[in-house]
Amino acid sequence: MKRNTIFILLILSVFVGVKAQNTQATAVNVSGAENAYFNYANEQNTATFTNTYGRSTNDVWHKLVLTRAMEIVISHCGSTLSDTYMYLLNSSGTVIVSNDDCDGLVCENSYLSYIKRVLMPGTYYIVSEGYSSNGKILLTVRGNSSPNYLPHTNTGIKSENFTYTSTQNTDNSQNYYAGQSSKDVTYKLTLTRAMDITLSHCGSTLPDTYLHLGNVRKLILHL
Ligand SMILES: [Ca+2]
Ligand SMILES: [Ca+2]
Repeated sequence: MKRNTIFILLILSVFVGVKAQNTQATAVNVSGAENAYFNYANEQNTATFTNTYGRSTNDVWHKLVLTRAMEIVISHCGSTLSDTYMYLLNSSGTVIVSNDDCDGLVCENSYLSYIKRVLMPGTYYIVSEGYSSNGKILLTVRGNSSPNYLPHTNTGIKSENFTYTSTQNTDNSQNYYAGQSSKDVTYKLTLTRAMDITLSHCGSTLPDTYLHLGNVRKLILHL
């Protein structure tokens, strides 16, 4: 009887000792990623995790679900651990990009990791680990859904009067911009001087449309 009790206690302590968030299946969601702009921070001590991926050090898994095209900045800047490593994976677990050292470009400590990418809507995973030892890693993830990051057709640089006409079937596109749940088409227009601009969907086959206008930083007009 006594022996059984000890055995159960041992099993329990093993379960308590292993943190969730240590595998792809138990990855913790990056909260706020459904917003147009977000800033997420999470610090974990990898000493309390296990090693299932990458280097021989323990891993912390985060899941990033994007509903729109965004520029994403993933950083270990400010971590207590002096040397870290980072992977960005797609939904099936394949590495999109990894980073060892930011080389002092962004973090004060050049051995900390940093990734900056424009990502399309979808599910991604971030794996954080120490380079050669475990310790506290501060993960920050920032997202920016400026229209500049949407896949677009470039209509060119305009300095004189112009008319630009284009017909596209939105069915051949994807829903990159979060406005409506329908698929969208984006055009980029660069003006070298002040102009009176008229934007129109007149003549479209689609009976009901929506139009958004933005600058490189944010959307400024919805029609
Ligand atoms: Ca590892
Ligand atoms: Ca490193």
